Amino acid sequence: MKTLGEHIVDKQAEFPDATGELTSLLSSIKLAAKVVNRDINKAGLVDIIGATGVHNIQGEEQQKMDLFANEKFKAALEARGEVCGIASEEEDEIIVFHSERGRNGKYVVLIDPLDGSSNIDVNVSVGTIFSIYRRLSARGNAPTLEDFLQPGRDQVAAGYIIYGSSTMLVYSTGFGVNGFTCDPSLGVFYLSHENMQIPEDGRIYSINEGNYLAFPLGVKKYIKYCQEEHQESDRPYTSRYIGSLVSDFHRNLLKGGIYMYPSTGTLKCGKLRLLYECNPLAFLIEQAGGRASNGFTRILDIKPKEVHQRVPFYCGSVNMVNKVESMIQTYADQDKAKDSDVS
Ligand code: AHM
Ligand code: MG
Repeated sequence: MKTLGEHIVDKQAEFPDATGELTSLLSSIKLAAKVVNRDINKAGLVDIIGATGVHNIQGEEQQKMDLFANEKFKAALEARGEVCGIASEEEDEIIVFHSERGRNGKYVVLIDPLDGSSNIDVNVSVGTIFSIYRRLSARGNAPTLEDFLQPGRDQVAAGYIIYGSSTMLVYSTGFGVNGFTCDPSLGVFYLSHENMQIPEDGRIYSINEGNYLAFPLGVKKYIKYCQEEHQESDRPYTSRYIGSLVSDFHRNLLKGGIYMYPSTGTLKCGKLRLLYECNPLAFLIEQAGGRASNGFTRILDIKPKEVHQRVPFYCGSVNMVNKVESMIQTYADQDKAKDSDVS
């Protein structure tokens, strides 16, 4: 079986102008993933679960493993000199790598080092999500905010690691999506899921229905549509929500389905962050033949305004995303009228 390292090098060979920098960058991510994986596997035995008592800029309490994973990925990305700076869910501001090698780095990386980390306390799968862009500013200088605020369609590569019943790394450089499973006895990722494609239609919908009353009307109607009996099976769709984005995304990618995090009463733009959660997953889902939208616009076409920006997120099988999008748009005027009544 082909290893992740061999696969990355083979892909590089297909591009005569490739310098090897992206190859090396992806290897750094692979290495940090192995370190994080090793420590997640010890959760419950050593003092790495639970909250730190510290809140990030988004007001969320950081978990010990959030900070550990953040440090490991940051160190790995800085070490080889391909990256000039990173943005992370766990860092208020962008991090600039100031060394000479860092300033010469060709890429910026946006990362959620450990998404869904509170799930570790209860032994549920979590993930890392990453997004890579070529910098816009000149090499040799510190990167600027503009380097990080590029639309998702300009991503050079994106991927995730799922720390689940097995550990997998799934990534794309814009030529399809491939998944690699880690053999724990060797610490090697092997190509196990070649050219992953999401079915055009699915039967799984993933959403936190606890927020139902605050959802846009179109989303409420779509949930009711999912709960109707569907001709093909005489059954409603299946509701599956782990509350761990990478895990929900991974299941839907393999089986067909839709993940939704709409606006809610308190979170007007939903909960998920555009740059390091939605964009990389949108890039992957499109590469796998699916779609990702905020209800009105393709996620990858949104021009970001700030690093921790949130967006409503609808992502998965193309026919399911089309359907919920059309319902959201049909009822958008009624939502607006309701909002103006309240204010
Ligand atoms: P986090 O980045 O603070 O870990 O939050 C993101 C997580 C996602 O993994 C998950 O899909 C979502 O938050 C669950 O949110 P909720 O508990 O509101 O349903
Ligand atoms: Mg997150």
